[in-house]
Amino acid sequence: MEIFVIGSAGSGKSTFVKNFSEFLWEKGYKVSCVNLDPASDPIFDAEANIRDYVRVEDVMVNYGLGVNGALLKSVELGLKFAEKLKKEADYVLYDTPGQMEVFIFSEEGRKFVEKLSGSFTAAIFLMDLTLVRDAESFLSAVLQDVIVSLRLSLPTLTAFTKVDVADPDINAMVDEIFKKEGVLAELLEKIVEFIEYTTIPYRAIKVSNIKKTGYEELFSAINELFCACGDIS
Ligand SMILES: Nc1nc2c(ncn2[C@@H]2O[C@H](COP(=O)(O)OP(=O)(O)OP(=O)(O)O)[C@@H](O)[C@H]2O)c(=O)[nH]1
Ligand SMILES: [Mg+2]
Repeated sequence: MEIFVIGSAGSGKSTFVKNFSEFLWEKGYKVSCVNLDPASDPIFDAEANIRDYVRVEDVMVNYGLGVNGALLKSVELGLKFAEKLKKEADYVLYDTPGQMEVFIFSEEGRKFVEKLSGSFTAAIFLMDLTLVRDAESFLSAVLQDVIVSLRLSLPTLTAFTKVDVADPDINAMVDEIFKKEGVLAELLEKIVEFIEYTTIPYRAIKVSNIKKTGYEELFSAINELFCACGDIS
């Protein structure tokens, strides 16, 4: 099974890949970790690393680009090496760049995902809980997850990271929405309805990559993604 780990800068993607892979190894699974971030050396044992083929700092010099342009160009150049970055294992964890838009909103990012995907491929969208301060920020996280799913045509799960330092009461936040008034409140209510309407069962899974908590619940949810629509065995 292939899992793309996606999320905004600093949300904990690389730490998650490192620690969740250890968690899976301890369960007895064969795991492969792959670095798809042309800007960062992996902090985990990478079985394949895009930086062996394309490095953003070289692209900046060679193409005279700024950091964001070079990142997009690196992903485009990296596409040629997609076959070398494709690994087989019970679980293959792909770490992606901090600039989420590189993978979500560029055609090259989508092509990368297509080339590396197999029959059972999902994305985990990481959201930093220290940034979830109110109902609005919670719902915008949920909607970003929906966007990731739509853009990549993959089932997704949101995992809220850093619960060891921030543990907001999400249910209470959502309840607050119905007490508000005005246009924004109406919009938020509709978003809640939309989330309830989607067939993807949504639950807030909170993890700590530092303490390795919440991984068991996330692991079950990942497997449920496919058990619901087919037999993974
Ligand atoms: N307290 C706490 N810190 C975390 C957690 N996950 C990651 N961090 C810290 O958050 C910082 C960013 O983590 P990374 O794993 O580098 O995040 P990233 O999403 O890969 O970052 P970019 O690749 O730069 O976008 C590091 O200092 C991590 O130690 C967590 O669950 N709890
Ligand atoms: Mg990273």
